[in-house]
Amino acid sequence: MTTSVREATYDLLRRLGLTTIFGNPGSTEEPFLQDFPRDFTYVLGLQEASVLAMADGYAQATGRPALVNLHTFAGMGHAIGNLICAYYNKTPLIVTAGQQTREMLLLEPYLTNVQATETPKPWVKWSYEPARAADTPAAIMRAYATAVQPPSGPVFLSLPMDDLDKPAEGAATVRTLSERVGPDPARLAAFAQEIGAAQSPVLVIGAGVDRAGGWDAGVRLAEKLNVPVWAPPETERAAFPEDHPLFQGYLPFAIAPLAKKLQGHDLVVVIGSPVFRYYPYVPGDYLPAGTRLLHITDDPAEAARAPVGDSMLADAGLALEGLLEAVKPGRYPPVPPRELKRELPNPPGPVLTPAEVFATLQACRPENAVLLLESTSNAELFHQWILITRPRSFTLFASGGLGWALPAAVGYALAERDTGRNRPVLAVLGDGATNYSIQALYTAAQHRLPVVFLVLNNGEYGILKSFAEQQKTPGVPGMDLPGIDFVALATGYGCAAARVTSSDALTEALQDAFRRQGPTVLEVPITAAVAPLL
Ligand SMILES: Cc1ncc(C[n+]2csc(CCOP(=O)(O)OP(=O)(O)O)c2C)c(N)n1
Ligand SMILES: [Mg+2]
Repeated sequence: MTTSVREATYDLLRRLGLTTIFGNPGSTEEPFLQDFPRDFTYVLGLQEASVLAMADGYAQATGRPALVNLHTFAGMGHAIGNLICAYYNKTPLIVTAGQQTREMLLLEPYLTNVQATETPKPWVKWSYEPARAADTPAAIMRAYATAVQPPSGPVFLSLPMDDLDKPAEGAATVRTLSERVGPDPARLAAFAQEIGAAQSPVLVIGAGVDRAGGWDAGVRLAEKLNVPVWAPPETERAAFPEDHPLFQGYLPFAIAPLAKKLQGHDLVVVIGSPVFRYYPYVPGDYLPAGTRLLHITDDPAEAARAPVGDSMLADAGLALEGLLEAVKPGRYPPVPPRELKRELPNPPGPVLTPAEVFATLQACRPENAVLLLESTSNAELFHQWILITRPRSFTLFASGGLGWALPAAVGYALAERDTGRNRPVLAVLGDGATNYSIQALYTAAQHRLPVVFLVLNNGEYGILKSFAEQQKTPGVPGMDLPGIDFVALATGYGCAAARVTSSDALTEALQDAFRRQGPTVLEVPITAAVAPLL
């Protein structure tokens, strides 16, 4: 009996360990999903932005690629914001979408994905529609190979619906590939020498270090050199223990203020981060006068677009281990401790301030919790109160596109369950941010995932007001969000939910939520304040 393309494809997916599929189905996907094998899991998302980000969270948490199945152009259109995020997050995703039947494509019937392979560009590393049905399994193997090799990231395959029943040409060949790239030894030695010759070096340790499992190597290098460590601006994963005496905090996200923070250092070594992720335009020199920069990344494009510095292509973890061996212990003056700006209202007012919420959270969150953050105007304050001290436990969007953290938290929680690690997951969200992919609450409820969604409700797009002041653009409409009932929304999707208005009530609600075998949404009304953007 000949094997069908469908059978050969599922056989390959099984052998690649890709048995969890995140999707939202349509008629163009039904031939692919037909007779869905019992050993596979289909995770239904109700909107494709949620589908994509759930898969991103799942892939990040498992450390393995994830498979996504979208509905032709319509699903891709909804997913693309979070596809861009996955691209900057460097998350390996194999994204597929159904395509109308080849028999009719020429006349462009309903649901044709016209130029299917163009739509996701440039946010995929490879985009393809198999030239022949029989190429489908091998194309999936090539997609996998492309997604996992450095820099890891999403890829796209368009699957015409009439291909699945056609005969396959035997089983696909499974191949293994490098997922890390080692440093050029000569360049590593030159970087180590430059570090040794510097008067006052500083390290900037970014998300790539956490992705590479290089957390401990980063700590050991910093301690051996005994130099200050910064986190890069808007870094998508914490990568250094924030209670460490060498940790200085997060660099600001604008050119001139960032350079100012690095004053007094003749050498900046950036590992596992872009140079740099800026946001408001505050022009100036990229570095203090006379300061040099060394940049280590596994992404040639990231190296190419850095405006300053010399670059070395390498996995952040391997580079750290190499440097650790090559450098001598540093003899520099003691590093001053980080000053945390922690102020609570005294006496407390009628509405909680974000600082009061974060103080409560820091006091009662489980130590092993995974945290996701999408609270734009309070992100800086969050880092003053909540110190991340463990690897692979803090993440946010690398793209700046809202609607990522809520569904990503659901993907994380699913992975925590599937891997048996069972860490609790907590998403801290703005009221604005909560709305973009809110349907993922349904998936969390259906899978009874223990996620806590903390919605900080200031009734506005707070950061946009700060931005308007900073950019001197008064009179912008559409920044207030009165009248949203998050408890009702959450209940409607099947989550436990409560509105919490005091620190004591929040402590109790959080403790209950972390004990619950299912999702909880806690809406916390907070004071609104237009804080300076920088
Ligand atoms: C998909 C998307 N749409 C719009 C924006 C623009 N934007 C950036 S921050 C922001 C406000 C977020 O509000 P909220 O989550 O309530 O956080 P707050 O600033 O009030 O703390 C908006 C709308 C965006 N980043 N992404
Ligand atoms: Mg808000």
